[in-house]
Amino acid sequence: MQTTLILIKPDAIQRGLSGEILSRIERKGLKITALKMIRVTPDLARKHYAEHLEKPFYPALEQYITSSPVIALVAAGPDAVSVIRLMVGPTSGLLAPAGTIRGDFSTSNRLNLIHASDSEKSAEREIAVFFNPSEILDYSFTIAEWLG
Ligand code: 3AN
Repeated sequence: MQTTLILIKPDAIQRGLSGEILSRIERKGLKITALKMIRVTPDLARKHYAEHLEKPFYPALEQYITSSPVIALVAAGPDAVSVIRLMVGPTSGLLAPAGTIRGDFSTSNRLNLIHASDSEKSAEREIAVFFNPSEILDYSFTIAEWLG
């Protein structure tokens, strides 16, 4: 069982796609163990995107991620990190295959609707950036035996 951090980003909220995205996560069989809507501050953006701080696109990325609320959530499941990354698709919505969230709804490499941690190590770090341990709920699906 792995846990991963997902952000439903400002463009998804503005375009009314948060329900669609949450629904895909739920229908896959992943378990949402924490969820909140927040406004990302520049300070939080710098913590979350620490590896991109020196990249030329960072200023535009910070402007984007702070421009409107996001929904942050933790999802759990078998291989959750790679499972969500496959559902999200590659960074650019122009290159992401149909059937992925970005492939179905994005035509941009910045306005790409969703963030999902790229490794177990990143997930651990990013979950701690967005959530206190007390906000993450431990519970079981009563239908767990039907999910494999
Ligand atoms: P991903 O979200 O696919 O893991 P990262 O971690 O490489 O992508 O990049 C983080 C975010 O930075 C992306 N989701 C996207 O919003 C933005 N980004 C990445 N590459 C570019 C780029 N070349 N130009 C503009 N924005 C970018």
